[in-house]
Formats: sequence, structure tokens, C-alpha cells
Amino acid sequence: MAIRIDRIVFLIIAVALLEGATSGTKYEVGDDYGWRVPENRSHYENWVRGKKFEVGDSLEFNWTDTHNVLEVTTKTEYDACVKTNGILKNISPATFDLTKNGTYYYICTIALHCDLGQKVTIVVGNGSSSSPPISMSNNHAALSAVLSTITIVVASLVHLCSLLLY
Ligand SMILES: [Cu+2]
Repeated sequence: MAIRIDRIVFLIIAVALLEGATSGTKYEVGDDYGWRVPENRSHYENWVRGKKFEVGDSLEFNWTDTHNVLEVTTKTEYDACVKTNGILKNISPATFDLTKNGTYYYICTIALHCDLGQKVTIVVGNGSSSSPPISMSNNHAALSAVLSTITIVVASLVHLCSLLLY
């Protein structure tokens, strides 16, 4: 019986840790529509509407034809579809983690795709990166660390008990 409890406890701990590691929402940009040249220029603007992005969330860009994702750093570059600066990802799916509050700009650099509306602006938190970085993620990380320490101690004790009993 002790061994059974031992296993159950381990299972619970594993699930808890897994859940902690995958907190944050993963958004597939455009949902089923994916990342491509949209039929209307406000397509991705509409997709963003009503969503509340938070620190710890991530974006996944999926495409099948010839596309890519460039994270540009300024609104000026975004508005003008400037393709020379930023983080470029060429392989689908391309994931970007939203690690802090701020405004993030993504465009496709292929041909005129960006000009045709294959671009998206993501606002995290209040959209300003100057807000203090106390954010949830830090508290979350600290809490996770404490929790995993506790679970390791508990797991060790349970294991020890089961060894002593048999
Ligand atoms: Cu494209």
C-alpha cells in the first residue's frame, strides 16, 4: 500500500510541476487562419481585438507557404514595414515568448506581405516596457521554486517511509 501511495504522490507532483511549467497562454496567431497574407489588412488587428496578453504568454506563428516572422522594435519600422532590423524566424512554427510588458511588433518580410497586412501588434500589460518589472512572472517563479522544493522534500519523505516500511 505504501508503495502505491508513493506512486500516487509522485504522479500528483509531476502533474503539478508540469502545470507550473506551462502556465501562460500560448496564442496561435490568427488561430486556424494561421500566418499568411490576409484578405483584408485589418485581419490580424481584428484577431488581436478582445485578447488580453500577459507576461508569460507566448505567440506561435504557423504557416505553410513562403513566409517568416520578423520582430521589429519600433512602431515606425512596423508602420513602414522596415525589414532590416530585429529578430527573424524562418521556420514554422515560430514561437515568441512575451517575457515583459511592452508592445511587440511582428511582420512578414517576404515580398509585399507586410504591406498587404501580414503584420500584427501585440500589447502586453499596459504596453509600456518602463513599468516596474515586479510582474507576476517573478512572483510566479519564486512561488514555483518554493513549491518544487517542498514537493521534493515531501517526495523524499514519502519515499523514505516506504523504504522503512518494507
Ligand atoms: Cu508572408
